[in-house]
Amino acid sequence: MTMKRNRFLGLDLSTQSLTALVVDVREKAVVFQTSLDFDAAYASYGTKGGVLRGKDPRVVHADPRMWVEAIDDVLTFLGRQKLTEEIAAVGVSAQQHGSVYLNDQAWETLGAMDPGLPFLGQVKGIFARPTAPVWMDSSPQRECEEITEALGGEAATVLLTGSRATERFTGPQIRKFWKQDPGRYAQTGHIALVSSFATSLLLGLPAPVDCGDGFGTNLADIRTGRWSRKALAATAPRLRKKLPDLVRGDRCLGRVSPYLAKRYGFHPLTEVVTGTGDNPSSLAGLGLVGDGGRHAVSLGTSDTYFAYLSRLGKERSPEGHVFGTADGRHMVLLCFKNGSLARESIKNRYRLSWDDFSEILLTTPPGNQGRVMLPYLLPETTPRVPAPGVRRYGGLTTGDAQANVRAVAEAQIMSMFIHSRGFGEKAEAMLVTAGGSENRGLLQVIADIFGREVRTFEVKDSAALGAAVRAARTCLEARGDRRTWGDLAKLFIGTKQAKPVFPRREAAAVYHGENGLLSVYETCERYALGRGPHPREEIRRFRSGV
Ligand code: XUL
Repeated sequence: MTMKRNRFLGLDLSTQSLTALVVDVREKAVVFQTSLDFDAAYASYGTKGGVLRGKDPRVVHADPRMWVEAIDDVLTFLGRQKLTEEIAAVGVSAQQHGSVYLNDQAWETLGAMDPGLPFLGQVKGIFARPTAPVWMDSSPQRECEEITEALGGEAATVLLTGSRATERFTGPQIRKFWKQDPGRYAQTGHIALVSSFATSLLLGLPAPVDCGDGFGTNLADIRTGRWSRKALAATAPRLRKKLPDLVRGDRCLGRVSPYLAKRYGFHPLTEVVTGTGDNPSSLAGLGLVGDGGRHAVSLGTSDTYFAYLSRLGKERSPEGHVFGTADGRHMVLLCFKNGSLARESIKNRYRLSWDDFSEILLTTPPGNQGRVMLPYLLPETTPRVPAPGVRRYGGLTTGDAQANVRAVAEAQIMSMFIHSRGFGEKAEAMLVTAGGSENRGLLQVIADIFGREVRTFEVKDSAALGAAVRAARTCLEARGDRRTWGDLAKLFIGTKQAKPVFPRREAAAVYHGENGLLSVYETCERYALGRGPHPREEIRRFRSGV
């Protein structure tokens, strides 16, 4: 008799690390979690923050061979702990938009691997392009303009693909590759997204890409859930043949490859489910699939703001993105590229610890006396700022550590508030996840600016958890289990230790009043983008009101 295996593995291949997380549905707990930091574990690749930067600061790539090594090492570790044999299904979550270029021999190689030998040595030869452009790359500006023009303008591009042509998205990246290196483009047999690449490694076969990640390409029609012929034609020749299939919602794709079973000790019947991007995966990990009434803020390498959409309307903003979800529907997302990098740079500049950073936010008054920062250390995507640079207004000087800490935090959260207005359903509460969610001071700033209760969880890595929950849900549904996405996520995420943070009454007037700081911030942003007057008058009005 075969025993039912009740453990599910989520793998999250993020920008800086690979995380493995195992949940047990019978024990109702996360039973194992480990992370490998790329910079520390694979120094020979020379990454910083998991990525390689070119001479042109807009060019940011990663080496997919490093990801293969990391997967090999993490699975070997799980195998040694005797964890792999108990896994019923595996799901992948990965940084979105990045693309991996494989040659025509890739599938033959992956299908004929020798379990006695490490992964990397055998797959070294499958790449048609040595590095993979990742979501931090903002170089295909010209290509975005060309795609927009071919699709009939920005509004038409947003309506068709769910996003304006966006530099970090896969389609513009592919177009740039084709223009720069048509020879290598021609030798490319398959272009995987990071999530479908990692899933293919587990299956030993080409994995499809799901609409969660597939809509982050500017190549799909978000209404039909298919690759759009028009968008493909606007991007590069013979592209359809090179792309994975696009599938809606999660499904079981098959069993782990014989290589995986033999080398790492997985049960040969272990299932592999559709991989997806880290944000759609986080939506599942937070239990928000099917629930548009709570919105999520992820404070990771990038900051993202996202929410489930019960209905896809026509009214879409050029700043947000529409992605697919694990249940085959839609979510909206805003991405802020400067996220933790901007916070960290201020923290390091003033030689502070994260505890100091939090303490400053908890003890200094909301509003920062009208001192405002626009922390665009990198080119920003929300709002679109191609030329980076930190701007300071209202007498904010670099000499004042406390004012700079408050300024960077308020700027990031005000920007989220302003650009997410009208997003999805009205939010009753905010769920905050990823590394930054440990910072109590930041949570207070979110509660104050959004005027909503803020909740966090014991499991911070909601993307990896989401991957495990997706594997569990797909497999359990096939066993006749009726539990919802929310029910499953709740089993594991841990709510006991994390107390909610409430908005403070005095903060509401500071941010939202007629001459509140939000209106000052909007004026600063418009001025910096060359769309409005200097904010000095607005700052004066704010100060006389406070
Ligand atoms: C989302 C985005 C980032 C990456 C980071 O559109 O670009 O959040 O997914 O991993």
